[in-house]
Amino acid sequence: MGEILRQPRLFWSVQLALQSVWVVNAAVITCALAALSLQGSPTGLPPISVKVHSIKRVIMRRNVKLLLMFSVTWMFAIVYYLQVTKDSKSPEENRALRLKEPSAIAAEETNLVAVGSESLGRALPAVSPGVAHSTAVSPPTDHRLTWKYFDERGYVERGRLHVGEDPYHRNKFNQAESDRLPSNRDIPDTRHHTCRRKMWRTDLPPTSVIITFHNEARSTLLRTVVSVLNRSPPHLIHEIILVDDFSDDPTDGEELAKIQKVKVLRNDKREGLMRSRVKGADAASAPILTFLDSHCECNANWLEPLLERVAEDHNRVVCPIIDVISMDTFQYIGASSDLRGGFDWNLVFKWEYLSSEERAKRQKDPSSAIRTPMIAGGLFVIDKAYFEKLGKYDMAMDVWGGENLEISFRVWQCGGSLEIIPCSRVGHVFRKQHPYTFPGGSGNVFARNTRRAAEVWMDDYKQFYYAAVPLAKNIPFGNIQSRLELRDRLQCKPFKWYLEHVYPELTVPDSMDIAFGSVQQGFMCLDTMGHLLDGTVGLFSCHDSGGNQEWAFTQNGLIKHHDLCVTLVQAEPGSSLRLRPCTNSSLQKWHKPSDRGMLRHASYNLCIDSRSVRSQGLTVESCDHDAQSQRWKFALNRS
Ligand SMILES: [Mn+2]
Repeated sequence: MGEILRQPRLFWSVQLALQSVWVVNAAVITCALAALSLQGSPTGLPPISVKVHSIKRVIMRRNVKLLLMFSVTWMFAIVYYLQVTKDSKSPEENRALRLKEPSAIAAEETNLVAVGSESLGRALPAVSPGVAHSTAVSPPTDHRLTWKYFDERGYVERGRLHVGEDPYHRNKFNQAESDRLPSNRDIPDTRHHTCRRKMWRTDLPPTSVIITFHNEARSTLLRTVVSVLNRSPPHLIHEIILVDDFSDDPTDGEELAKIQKVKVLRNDKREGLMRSRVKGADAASAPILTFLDSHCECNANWLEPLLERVAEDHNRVVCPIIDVISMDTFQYIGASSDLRGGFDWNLVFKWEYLSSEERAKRQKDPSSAIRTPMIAGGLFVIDKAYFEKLGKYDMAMDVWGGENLEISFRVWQCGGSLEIIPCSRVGHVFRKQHPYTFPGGSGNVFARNTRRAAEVWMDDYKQFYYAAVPLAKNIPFGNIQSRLELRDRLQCKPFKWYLEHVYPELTVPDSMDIAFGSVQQGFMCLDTMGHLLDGTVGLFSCHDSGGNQEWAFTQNGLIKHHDLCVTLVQAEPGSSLRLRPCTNSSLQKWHKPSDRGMLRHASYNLCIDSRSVRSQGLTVESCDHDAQSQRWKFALNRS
């Protein structure tokens, strides 16, 4: 609360108090004088004027009454004014700092009791008002509810950049730009227009928002909290739980505990995202959990469509579309709604375009939910009881990474579903680098976490991960016994089911293949260029999404794209290769990739070469150990 804001109100209060004292004094003096004159008159006046005198007395009495009434009204008016100004804005108020209108807060106080009943009831529709009072979880005793202001400028200022400091140094995004923007800035409504007309159920359950952070910039953290409070119906936000994962400055979080509904928990050592989130979830008292990253901005009506999907089916785990907040300018940019989450055998999350069929289907109803094989992991909503039943998170995973993969497999394989809800939009600052250090090195931590997920959930398909990321085989992953037991207890489906029903687009390498995936030369990849039968083969920037860049090197020496094989047409240097149906002909046989990555023909000393790719596609040339244009690398190599 800014002291400056209070000053003018104090001044006026004093002025009014002085004035009221003056008026009351005046009234009292007048009364006394009147009384004196009335008492003195019977003896002091000659008998002749008795009649006139009594008339005067009546007039006097009426004046006294009027004066008394006037002064009493004045006093009431002052008391009323002081009472009212306590809650309304003063002329100097900075509206940019206002978190919420007073009417909204009043509504919130009356709503809290009802909210409490729902969180115990967990049922839809809401419990009838009659039982609300007896089951209230959190009666409106939170005196911070009346806080309408937060000293935003002071809070951000205490974490500002030093003079001459690189604005990217601490957070790997432009902190100067973030600090400059108010916490409740306007952002464009990026939803499809049909979402704006949508009506949401009125009996939605409330949620506990859980935000974990480690050395987050104050301005982005505050903007996340403020956007939740400002752009959600108040009765649906039960609380905001900030879990400070041992940030250098404990006051980053502590100071935010002054804001209504905000609770702050702090780890006494670095625990990482997963254990911090579980700590927040354990402390939550609403029936639905909403996990948010610490540098987000929630957009209009972001919450209702998410809660609605979960309220209708508790086994749904749902995410908003994640819009982009520029790490340089903090401009808010709408993301495509034709994306979902996927991965390759390296098990790294990637956004991928929906198939053309699905896009056509979505044209008819742009607000319908998108099933996604994987969630990005930073932002999602889940039923609290379901989160617990499902085994929360793998508590042995460290810092960051792999947990989204693990929870995605777990949800799908154990009977739930993952959805992206296009009418819900939340912005997120995407960065190119992690701003914080990973105890143990980021690569190792990521591989260890991913390996734990693969070992528990992927059955024999984990071999394709190890083939794609051979380094992972040497990373110790610790004990996974309890997670295997969890999988047993929940009677989760095999990974094969997941591949067939949830992610059929992920091509499973044939067990007879020696190498699989894209065939890379630097940033370029072997590509059919859309050519079919008898077409040449080209090079195109690697897009890591299979398609025309998906190849297999089979046990019997074929380089295959579906049922077409790379075929030698003329056995002489400089001749173009062609795509022909695989027939096991000797012209289609190649030696398995050499250590240097050369692809040599089985019968001739000719190697696949890219030197003339622009004019005639890939050709064969005399094998040359030093030629960069003859070096190839399969994404997945099992030899
Ligand atoms: Mn993030």
